[in-house]
Amino acid sequence: MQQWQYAFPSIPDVLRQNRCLCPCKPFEEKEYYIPIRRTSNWFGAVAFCNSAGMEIAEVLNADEANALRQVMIEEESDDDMEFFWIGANDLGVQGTHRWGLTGRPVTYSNWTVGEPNNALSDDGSNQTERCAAIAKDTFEWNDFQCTQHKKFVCQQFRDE
Ligand SMILES: [Ca+2]
Repeated sequence: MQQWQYAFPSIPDVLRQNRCLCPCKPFEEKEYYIPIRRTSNWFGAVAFCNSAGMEIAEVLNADEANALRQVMIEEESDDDMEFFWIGANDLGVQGTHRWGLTGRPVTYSNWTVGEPNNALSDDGSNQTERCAAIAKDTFEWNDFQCTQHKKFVCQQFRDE
Protein backbone atom coordinates (compact mmCIF):
# COMPACT_ATOMS: atom_id res chain seq x y z
CA MET A 1 0.00 0.00 0.00
CA GLN A 2 1.50 3.28 -1.07
CA GLN A 3 1.51 5.87 1.67
CA TRP A 4 1.42 9.59 1.25
CA GLN A 5 4.02 11.32 3.40
CA TYR A 6 3.50 15.00 3.94
CA ALA A 7 4.53 17.35 6.72
CA PHE A 8 1.79 19.88 7.30
CA PRO A 9 2.32 21.21 10.83
CA SER A 10 0.51 24.47 10.20
CA ILE A 11 -2.97 23.02 9.76
CA PRO A 12 -3.93 23.16 13.47
CA ASP A 13 -2.86 26.80 13.49
CA VAL A 14 -4.88 27.43 10.34
CA LEU A 15 -7.89 25.73 11.87
CA ARG A 16 -7.63 27.77 15.04
CA GLN A 17 -7.77 30.90 12.93
CA ASN A 18 -11.03 29.55 11.50
CA ARG A 19 -10.43 30.96 8.04
CA CYS A 20 -11.98 29.62 4.87
CA LEU A 21 -9.15 28.56 2.57
CA CYS A 22 -11.26 26.60 0.11
CA PRO A 23 -14.09 27.49 -2.28
CA CYS A 24 -16.97 27.90 0.14
CA LYS A 25 -19.93 26.73 -1.90
CA PRO A 26 -21.90 24.50 0.44
CA PHE A 27 -25.04 24.44 -1.68
CA GLU A 28 -23.57 23.47 -5.03
CA GLU A 29 -23.56 19.94 -6.35
CA LYS A 30 -20.33 18.12 -5.78
CA GLU A 31 -18.69 14.78 -6.40
CA TYR A 32 -16.70 12.59 -4.06
CA TYR A 33 -13.52 10.76 -4.97
CA ILE A 34 -11.59 8.07 -3.13
CA PRO A 35 -7.98 8.01 -4.41
CA ILE A 36 -7.17 4.46 -5.44
CA ARG A 37 -4.68 2.49 -3.35
CA ARG A 38 -3.65 5.51 -1.34
CA THR A 39 -3.61 5.93 2.41
CA SER A 40 -2.43 8.84 4.49
CA ASN A 41 -2.70 10.44 7.86
CA TRP A 42 -5.44 13.07 8.02
CA PHE A 43 -3.10 15.99 7.31
CA GLY A 44 -1.67 14.27 4.26
CA ALA A 45 -5.20 13.52 3.06
CA VAL A 46 -6.02 17.23 3.23
CA ALA A 47 -2.82 18.05 1.36
CA PHE A 48 -3.36 15.38 -1.28
CA CYS A 49 -6.91 16.47 -2.01
CA ASN A 50 -5.73 20.07 -2.33
CA SER A 51 -2.84 19.08 -4.58
CA ALA A 52 -5.36 17.38 -6.87
CA GLY A 53 -7.51 20.50 -7.05
CA MET A 54 -10.03 19.11 -4.58
CA GLU A 55 -10.77 19.33 -0.86
CA ILE A 56 -11.05 16.82 1.96
CA ALA A 57 -14.68 15.66 1.91
CA GLU A 58 -17.43 17.52 3.72
CA VAL A 59 -20.78 15.88 4.38
CA LEU A 60 -23.25 18.69 4.95
CA ASN A 61 -26.62 16.93 4.79
CA ALA A 62 -28.39 13.61 4.23
CA ASP A 63 -28.29 13.98 0.43
CA GLU A 64 -24.52 14.33 0.51
CA ALA A 65 -24.28 11.40 2.91
CA ASN A 66 -26.20 9.28 0.40
CA ALA A 67 -23.93 10.41 -2.44
CA LEU A 68 -20.86 9.50 -0.40
CA ARG A 69 -22.43 6.16 0.49
CA GLN A 70 -22.73 5.30 -3.22
CA VAL A 71 -19.07 6.15 -3.84
CA MET A 72 -18.01 4.02 -0.89
CA ILE A 73 -20.14 1.08 -2.00
CA GLU A 74 -18.43 1.19 -5.40
CA GLU A 75 -14.97 1.25 -3.78
CA GLU A 76 -13.44 -2.21 -4.14
CA SER A 77 -12.13 -3.56 -0.89
CA ASP A 78 -11.42 -6.81 0.86
CA ASP A 79 -11.93 -5.28 4.27
CA ASP A 80 -15.42 -4.24 5.26
CA MET A 81 -14.05 -2.74 8.45
CA GLU A 82 -12.18 0.00 6.64
CA PHE A 83 -12.54 3.65 7.57
CA PHE A 84 -12.08 6.63 5.27
CA TRP A 85 -10.95 10.04 6.49
CA ILE A 86 -13.41 12.87 5.97
CA GLY A 87 -12.90 16.52 6.81
CA ALA A 88 -14.56 16.72 10.21
CA ASN A 89 -12.12 17.45 13.03
CA ASP A 90 -11.88 19.23 16.35
CA LEU A 91 -8.22 20.22 16.05
CA GLY A 92 -9.10 23.85 16.69
CA VAL A 93 -11.23 23.50 19.80
CA GLN A 94 -11.60 20.07 21.34
CA GLY A 95 -15.21 18.96 21.28
CA THR A 96 -16.22 21.46 18.57
CA HIS A 97 -16.06 19.76 15.18
CA ARG A 98 -15.52 21.73 12.01
CA TRP A 99 -15.00 20.82 8.38
CA GLY A 100 -11.51 20.60 6.90
CA LEU A 101 -10.03 23.93 6.04
CA THR A 102 -13.29 25.77 5.49
CA GLY A 103 -13.96 26.09 9.19
CA ARG A 104 -17.64 25.44 8.69
CA PRO A 105 -19.20 23.93 11.82
CA VAL A 106 -20.31 20.32 11.59
CA THR A 107 -24.11 20.47 11.71
CA TYR A 108 -25.13 17.25 9.95
CA SER A 109 -23.35 14.20 11.39
CA ASN A 110 -23.65 10.43 11.63
CA TRP A 111 -21.50 9.50 14.60
CA THR A 112 -21.61 5.94 15.87
CA VAL A 113 -23.29 5.74 19.27
CA GLY A 114 -20.69 6.73 21.87
CA GLU A 115 -18.61 8.68 19.33
CA PRO A 116 -16.80 10.97 19.02
CA ASN A 117 -15.15 9.77 22.22
CA ASN A 118 -11.87 11.68 21.86
CA ALA A 119 -10.10 8.58 23.15
CA LEU A 120 -6.57 8.85 24.51
CA SER A 121 -3.90 6.95 22.60
CA ASP A 122 -2.34 3.90 24.23
CA ASP A 123 1.11 4.47 22.73
CA GLY A 124 2.23 6.97 25.34
CA SER A 125 2.14 9.89 22.90
CA ASN A 126 -0.67 11.56 24.83
CA GLN A 127 -2.55 12.19 21.59
CA THR A 128 -6.30 12.06 21.57
CA GLU A 129 -8.69 11.45 18.71
CA ARG A 130 -9.38 14.66 16.81
CA CYS A 131 -10.10 13.61 13.20
CA ALA A 132 -13.18 11.85 11.82
CA ALA A 133 -13.45 8.88 9.49
CA ILE A 134 -16.46 7.11 8.04
CA ALA A 135 -16.89 3.33 8.21
CA LYS A 136 -17.17 1.43 4.93
CA ASP A 137 -19.67 -1.05 6.32
CA THR A 138 -22.04 1.13 8.40
CA PHE A 139 -21.29 4.62 6.98
CA GLU A 140 -21.15 5.84 10.57
CA TRP A 141 -18.48 8.21 11.82
CA ASN A 142 -15.80 7.75 14.48
CA ASP A 143 -12.94 9.95 15.61
CA PHE A 144 -9.36 8.68 15.40
CA GLN A 145 -5.87 9.96 16.00
CA CYS A 146 -5.11 12.18 13.02
CA THR A 147 -1.72 10.49 12.56
CA GLN A 148 -3.24 7.12 11.69
CA HIS A 149 -3.04 6.08 8.05
CA LYS A 150 -6.34 5.48 6.31
CA LYS A 151 -7.92 5.82 2.92
CA PHE A 152 -9.69 9.12 2.48
CA VAL A 153 -12.36 10.95 0.51
CA CYS A 154 -11.89 14.13 -1.52
CA GLN A 155 -14.63 16.29 -2.97
CA GLN A 156 -14.87 18.47 -6.04
CA PHE A 157 -17.59 20.82 -7.21
CA ARG A 158 -19.08 19.88 -10.54
CA ASP A 159 -18.87 23.30 -12.13
CA GLU A 160 -15.14 23.65 -11.55
CA1 LIG B 1 -13.26 7.42 18.59
